[in-house]
Amino acid sequence: MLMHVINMGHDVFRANDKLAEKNRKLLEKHEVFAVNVMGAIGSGKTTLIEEAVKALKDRYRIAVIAGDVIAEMDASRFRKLGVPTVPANTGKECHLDAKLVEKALEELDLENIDLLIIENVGNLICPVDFKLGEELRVVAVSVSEGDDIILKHPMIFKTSELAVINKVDIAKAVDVNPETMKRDILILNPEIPVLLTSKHDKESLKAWIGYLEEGIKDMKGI
Ligand SMILES: Nc1nc2c(ncn2[C@@H]2O[C@H](COP(=O)(O)OP(=O)(O)OP(=O)(O)O)[C@@H](O)[C@H]2O)c(=O)[nH]1
Ligand SMILES: [Mg+2]
Repeated sequence: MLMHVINMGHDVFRANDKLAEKNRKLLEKHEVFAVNVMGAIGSGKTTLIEEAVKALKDRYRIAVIAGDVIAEMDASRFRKLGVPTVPANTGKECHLDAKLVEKALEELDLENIDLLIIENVGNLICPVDFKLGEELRVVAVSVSEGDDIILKHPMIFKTSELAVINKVDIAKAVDVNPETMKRDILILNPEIPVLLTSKHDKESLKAWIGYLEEGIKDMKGI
């Protein structure tokens, strides 16, 4: 019985991986650079995406998939910025999967998109095992979650390619040293770039926005 349950789990992941690869190839064919923004609830995922959209939308064609248990709330924030946005409701599920993204992609004009940002459901556990077809996996945490949050959730930091520690403006108020959080991320994943950001310090957001711009250029070979 236990083996049966374990095998069913493997089948789910294998089927998702296959579909994610199909999404990835479709996005690559249209030269769309896709980013999966994962991270803790309320860590600032939507805010970081909004800031990137504002900075890049005059030069690149951007679309957003807003994934959440009730996706409409974040989706309306992206629509206000004038970018095509598809809400992807996960219902009771705590993560997006490749099937939901496949459906969302059908609603987008991929030939006219340079950057697709996918906001995943806010938590540090469920999104880990579900690839979506993205080129870049980002994890965002904020200092307000406390400085032991990283080592409690190793897998998301081990499997991401860019980490953002957000809300550093309130680090002192919550008695957390962002450098300790950074050190812990690097213990788990020594190769990963770690950015310290605050929505109140536009300078601190430049590296985040720069990663997205580099990704767009790489995808287009420019
Ligand atoms: N002080 C401070 N507040 C921030 C910062 N970034 C975001 N916030 C605030 O934190 C709250 C949550 O931000 P969101 O961007 O909605 O967070 P999220 O990760 O998208 O949240 P969920 O989608 O619900 O998981 C909002 O009130 C933001 O204004 C920051 O750098 N500093
Ligand atoms: Mg959000």
